[in-house]
This record gives sequence, C-alpha cells and structure tokens, in this order.
Amino acid sequence: MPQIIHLDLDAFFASVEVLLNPELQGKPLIVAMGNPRGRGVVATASYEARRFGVHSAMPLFQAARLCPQAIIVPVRHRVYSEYSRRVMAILREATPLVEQVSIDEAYAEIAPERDAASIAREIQQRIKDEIGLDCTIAVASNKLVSKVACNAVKPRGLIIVPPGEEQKFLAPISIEKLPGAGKVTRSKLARWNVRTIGDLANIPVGELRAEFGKWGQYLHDAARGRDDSPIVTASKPKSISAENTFDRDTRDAAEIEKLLAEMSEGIARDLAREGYLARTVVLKLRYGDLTTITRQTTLRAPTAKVGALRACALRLLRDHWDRRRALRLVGVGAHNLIESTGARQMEMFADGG
Ligand code: TTP
Ligand code: MG
Repeated sequence: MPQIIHLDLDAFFASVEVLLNPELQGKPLIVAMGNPRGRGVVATASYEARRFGVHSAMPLFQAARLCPQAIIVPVRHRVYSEYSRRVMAILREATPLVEQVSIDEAYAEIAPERDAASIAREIQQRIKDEIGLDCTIAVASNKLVSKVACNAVKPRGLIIVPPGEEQKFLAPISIEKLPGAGKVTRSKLARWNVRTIGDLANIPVGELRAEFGKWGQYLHDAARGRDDSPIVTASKPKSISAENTFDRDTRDAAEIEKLLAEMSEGIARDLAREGYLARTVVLKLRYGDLTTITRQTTLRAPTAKVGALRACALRLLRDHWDRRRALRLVGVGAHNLIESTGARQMEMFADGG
C-alpha cells in the first residue's frame, strides 16, 4: 500500500501576515485582494475571522459587514511564495516524491518501509519550529483520501487513515467534501438523497453509470476511498524562454525592442515564481528567409531582475542583428538556471508586495 501525505498550511496568507506582525495574533484578520475601499475580495481570513462567517472569495464589503472589527491587509504574493518555497523544501527533505498542487498544498509519497506517521509529525513540527507556520497533515493510502482527511482535521491537525479503513473513514463526511462532487454533480445526486460520502457509496454503480457515464465510475470508486492517481513530481526547468513571430516581417527597431522588453518581463516573472536566477541570456533571431541565429551572454551575477535581463537581450540585439534584414521572429531565453536562495529573495522582497 502506498503511503501518501497531504499537507495544507492553515489560513496560509493570514498566518504569514501574523508571523510578520505578531500584534495581529489572535485577532480577526482578512487578507484582501483588490482595492479595500472598492470591490475587493477575501483571499483568506484568520480562523478568528472565519468564526464570523468570513471566507475566501467573499466580497470584501460583505466580509466587513459580518466582521466589522476585522483588520484588513492587502495580499503580498511574493512574500507568501517565499514562505511556500521554504515549506516545500522541508517536505522535500523528507522525501523526493513531492507534488505541489498549489501555493500551500502538496502531496508526498513515503516509501513503504518507512514510518509515515512519525515522518508526518516531524514535518509538521519542523514547519512550526523553523518557519513558524501551522499546517495540517494527513496520511492515507492514496491522494483522494489524504486530501479529504486533511480538510477534515484542520487546523493544526494530524491524522492517519489506516489502510483498509478508507471507506469507513469517508462514510460520515459530507458529500460536499468529496473532490469532484461540485454543484452539478450534487444536484443530480439529490435524487438519491445523498448527504454523505457513505450515502454515495451505497448507490449501485450501474445507476451512477446510467446517470453520469464514466464519471459515475469515478464517483463510485471515490466514495469507497479508491484512487490510484500517481504523485506527479515536477521536473526542474532547464530554461525559461519566450518567442514571438511578428505579424509582418519587420526592420523597425522600436517595435523589436518593445517586444523584447515585454518578453523579458514575462521571463523575469516566471523566474521569480519558480524561484530561479538565470546565469545566461539567449537571444534568438529568425530572419524573413527563415535563417535563424542564437547568441548568448553569460552574466557576471545570476539574476531574475527584469532590468538586467532586458538590458542583456537588447545588447545582444544591437550586436548581432543585421539591420538590413527584416526579422520574422525574436526569442529570449533564460538558461543555466540556479535556485535562488531564500535569503536573496527575502532581501529583494523585503519591501513587501
Ligand atoms: P487554502 O489552503 O484554500 O486556504 P487557507 O490556507 O487560507 O486556509 P485553510 O487551508 O486553513 O482552510 O488556500 C491557500 C491560500 O490561497 C490562502 O491562504 C489564500 C489563497 N486563496 C485565495 O487567494 N483565494 C481563494 O479563493 C482561496 C481558496 C485561496
Ligand atoms: Mg491552506
């Protein structure tokens, strides 16, 4: 039996804000996207604010009405990404088989001969001690059951669903908590009066297939806690690049430079998001007759900064473009990637958001 961990940080954005400003500890806190005085939405709320009914994706005006005393702070994505990276690094020290599914959520597989329960406990403790964040962890024989179990014991939970007990564990849980049982599925299931996952498990598979087709088989298996979807580990990118073809072949330097600048911005953003610095910048030029050249520069200091990437791309263009010939396509690539260390990112983003 596989041993699958599901880890999800508790009230993630809000918890990071509390960590960085301990005065917020224990208070109702809303982390908001968009203009707080305009049409903002709740990204997340501390558990103290949730008690008033505030939740993710709720319009801010509504949240403020439910909980007028809540402190509202704006999202700071880059700060959260850095914390996320540190959490995932701890998880990866426990096992290389990690599938990150969102900024604060991951699956990980523990080899069968290892004690998954104590590994889970240790991961949770390290995330608390070394980073300062709370998380919930579940261990089960597959991804589906570990995910449902994790949500069932939030926050600060730790749960082991022993192999063989998947169906029994799921049975009393509300059907809304089953991944994939969205509104449409649930409204169709109403005809069988399904309230819990156990109710779903009791419907003959033939009836589910007649109503839902192939999806009916999924529902049947899921309700019994069966799932054989594998952990998909992300392979590290070797490079991050972009290229674009002009609508019409061009010799207009301003147009070409503008496009290169835009692509450099996109690459800088991707590098920051993936946590890499580039050592080498590659420029690709394709002329109207389809001859293609690539030219590269290796930087003195690896970078993810848009200014440095753009300057490099423009210099390569200046040095290598034969201006008598119209260009059909240009591309920019960041190669020779190295992982940016936490310290460096924290320094870059110390001014917040
Ligand atoms: P979640 O894990 O769904 O929520 P959470 O970590 O805040 O709370 P918990 O897991 O304890 O229930 O999402 C992780 C982060 O993603 C969350 O902190 C903020 C962000 N997010 C949004 O910005 N919009 C959303 O609609 C949701 C659901 C999350
Ligand atoms: Mg979470």
